[in-house]
Order: sequence, then C-alpha cells, then structure tokens
Amino acid sequence: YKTDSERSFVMIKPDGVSRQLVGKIVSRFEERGYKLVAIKTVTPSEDLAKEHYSDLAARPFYPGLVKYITSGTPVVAMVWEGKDVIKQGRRIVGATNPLDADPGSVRGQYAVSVGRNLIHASDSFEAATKEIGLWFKQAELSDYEPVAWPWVMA
Ligand code: DGT
Ligand code: DGI
Repeated sequence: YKTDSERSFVMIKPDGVSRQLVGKIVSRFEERGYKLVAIKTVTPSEDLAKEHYSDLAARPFYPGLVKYITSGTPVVAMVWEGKDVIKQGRRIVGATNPLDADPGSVRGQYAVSVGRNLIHASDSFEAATKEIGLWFKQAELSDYEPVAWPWVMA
C-alpha cells in the first residue's frame, strides 16, 4: 500500500477559520484514514491567491474570490495523503455550490453560498501538484507512517 497513495492540497478558507470549523473539517479527513502531511495557517497575499486561482482569472467572480481569500483572516493550508485522496477529498468537500452539495459533505452540512463555500480541495493530480508546490516547501511535508495505516490501507 505504500505506493498506492497520493497527496491532495486542502484549504480551509477564511470563513471556515472564522466560523471555528477547523477541527470538525480536519476530523473528517483523519477519521477516513487519511494522513496529515502538512498543516499551517497562512494569511494569503494577493499574489498567492491569484496564482492559486489562476485558472479562474477570466471569470466574473475572480476579483471577489481573491478578495475573500485575502480578507485578512487566515486560511488553513493542508496536505493529506492516502488512497484516492484527490477524488475522495472532493467528495468530502462536496459540490462547488453548497446548495448542490450532498448534505453529508462539508459544504452541504455547513454552507449555503458559493461565494463562502468554506473549503478547497484539489480537483486533479495536476492541480494537487501545482497547489502543494505553491503553498508548501518540500521541508514542510512530513514523512511518517500512522500506526493505523496497516489496518486502514491493507
Ligand atoms: P464580495 O466579497 O463582496 O465581492 O462578494 P462575494 O465574493 O460574495 O461575491 P462575488 O464577488 O463572487 O459576486 C458578486 C455578486 O455576484 C454577488 O453579490 C452575487 C453575485 N453572484 C456571485 N456568484 C453568483 C452565482 O453563482 N450565482 C448568482 N446568481 N449570483 C452570483
Ligand atoms: O474546486 P471548487 O472550489 O469546487 O470550484 P472551482 O475551482 O470551479 O472554483 C473555485 C472557487 O471559485 C469556488 O470554491 C467558489 C468560487 N466560484 C466558483 N464558481 C463560482 C464561484 N464563486 C462565485 N461567486 N460564483 C460562481 O459561479
């Protein structure tokens, strides 16, 4: 199983931090069996927010999105690792518009507005690679084996 895992970038946005939902959100990934590789608070600069969302630069909501991410309230940037974590992370997070999100997902349980949808998770291997590199230095990514992993990952 050591080769059968991948990493995803997950970010609790400023509304999630301000609403004090960090622990509940972290628990969903932990309890599923994923491994926490990195976690830190960051108050993103405009450059960082713009680069993170560079794919959306032409969209009408981009300026508002950058403003929201750079509100001054920190985000919690994380890297999670495990089997199929990119796709499963998107399922844990739920649909972009919380009104379309499964009620069991983070957005479906805690959010009602696409402009304040609490959390981000990489949507592809390419996005995960870009985003982990953008938000973290190599030395910030921890390499260890959770004691539960032989049971979780078998
Ligand atoms: P802000 O931070 O004041 O710029 O406001 P945001 O980030 O909540 O809203 P923003 O900038 O993405 O969008 C500006 C306006 O456009 C907002 O007042 C509501 C509207 N809007 C944004 N997204 C959607 C959407 O997905 N559907 C509809 N119908 N309206 C939207
Ligand atoms: O990966 P997601 O966050 O689910 O979705 P995405 O990468 O397509 O868009 C990134 C963020 O941009 C999303 O979390 C919220 C915002 N966004 C996407 N579509 C809309 C939007 N914001 C507004 N206001 N309106 C939209 O239509």
